[in-house]
Amino acid sequence: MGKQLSWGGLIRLRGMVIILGVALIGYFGVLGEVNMFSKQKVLEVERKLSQLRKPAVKSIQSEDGDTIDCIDIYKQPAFDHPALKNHTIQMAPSYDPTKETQSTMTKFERLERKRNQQSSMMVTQPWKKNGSCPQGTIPVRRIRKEYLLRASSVEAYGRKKHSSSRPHVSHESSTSDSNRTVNVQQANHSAILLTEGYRYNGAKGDIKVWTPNVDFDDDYTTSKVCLINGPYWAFESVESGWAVNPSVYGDRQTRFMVYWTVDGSKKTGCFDLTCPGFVQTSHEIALGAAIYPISVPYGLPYEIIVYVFKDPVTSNWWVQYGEKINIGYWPPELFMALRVHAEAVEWGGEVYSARVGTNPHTKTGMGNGNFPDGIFGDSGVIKRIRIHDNSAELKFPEWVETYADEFNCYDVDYVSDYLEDPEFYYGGPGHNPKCP
Ligand SMILES: *[C@@H]1O[C@H](CO)[C@@H](O)[C@H](O)[C@H]1NC(C)=O
Ligand SMILES: *[C@@H]1O[C@H](CO)[C@@H](O)[C@H](O)[C@H]1NC(C)=O
Ligand SMILES: *[C@@H]1O[C@H](CO)[C@@H](O)[C@H](O)[C@H]1NC(C)=O
Ligand SMILES: CC(=O)N[C@H]1CO[C@H](CO)[C@@H](O)[C@@H]1O
Repeated sequence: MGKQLSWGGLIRLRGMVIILGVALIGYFGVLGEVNMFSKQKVLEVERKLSQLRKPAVKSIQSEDGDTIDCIDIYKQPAFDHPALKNHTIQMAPSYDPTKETQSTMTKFERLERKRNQQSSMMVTQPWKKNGSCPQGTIPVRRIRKEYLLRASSVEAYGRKKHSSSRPHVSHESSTSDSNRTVNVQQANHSAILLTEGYRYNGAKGDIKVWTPNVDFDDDYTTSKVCLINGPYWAFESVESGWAVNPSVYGDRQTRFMVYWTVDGSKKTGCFDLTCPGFVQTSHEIALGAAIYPISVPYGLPYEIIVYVFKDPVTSNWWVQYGEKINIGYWPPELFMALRVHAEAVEWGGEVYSARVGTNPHTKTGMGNGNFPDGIFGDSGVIKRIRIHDNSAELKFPEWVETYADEFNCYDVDYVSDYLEDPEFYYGGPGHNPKCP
């Protein structure tokens, strides 16, 4: 009879195996980390982080996992931009056309605005439950090391991954008798309402807030208002809205975003404050922080009201949130063409994925992942579409056109019949039987 292990021995032995296993996993885990990210990349990331992270006056831990650092307004990342070394902060816009327009509004419009202000006030950011940034500071979402490590390159982090161009698309205009050549900001993929042909100094819209599915970690989906100028191969744009962008934000929450570029997203521009450029003045809204509540089908329509406009005195491009918070601006020093005005405005959705035009198509949704639903609003929708040209007040653009480059995947529906104020519905699921 061979020697038999007692129960006690067996348990002890198993314990050892488990401990050894844990040690091995730990050992290879560490090795894996080192192998996965080269020493050079780790150093590069650390250098970038020390450049990005400014000393915080106060830090707020948000229950959604984000850390918000309150940074001295004069030490914000924008001043790392070589063109902004001597920049003097403009603390508030010198002119606000939304206020100007109020006097000419009808009683109905005033009530409507009040309702909108109330509902948009309800869309806020979760970090504010856990504290606030004092006056004289700005809330900055802390960028974690792992986001940068996972980015394809430290330089690419926070940028748009594709270099978009603006192909010239000819449309038969619906409201004018001449054919127009429309500059579309080509993205991977878009479903938009656009206007051009005038000099635009501002654009505004009420964007319904959803959390669409994002299929792969390097896909993203946004809904936004965007002003553009410059040649189609290297256009300049400023935009604002919401985004679900796991590779930039590390999760799939819907977040408030601003974005800019001066070369069709080839080498310049990025989301929020990840590269220097945007000068923030508000201590209330953190760029890139989550927003809530999110709309649910047939529920209350939560929306963000975004207004991007040029200050007539300083030429700064301001971003206003919820018709009352002026978040900050892009100084004219960043631009060439946009220094003067914008030549086109777009409202709508954009999806980026490396799996577009491939089979299977990405399942990343636009809007809320449904095709345009002008009846129940159970899709992406932008209302109260306004532009600001050389006249004093905000108005609906005189000419608009819709554009969808993959209408079987993401479509558009411009609803203007029987409506005093036209509405733009857009979006879709991506992959579906019509979009294999
Ligand atoms: C900032 O000011 C200094 C001193 O007046 C000047 O030499 C420099 O060129 C300025 N930089 C920019 C970007 O304007
Ligand atoms: C944040 O605030 C919420 C609500 O007041 C609270 O339940 C939560 O514990 C706080 N979280 C942190 C990390 O302080
Ligand atoms: C618009 O372009 C189309 C195609 O190029 C052409 O057939 C049509 O006549 C043009 N319409 C006008 C009003 O110029
Ligand atoms: C339509 C479009 O813009 N397609 C581009 C999407 O992005 C991929 C990857 O960068 C490009 O190869 C496509 O041309």
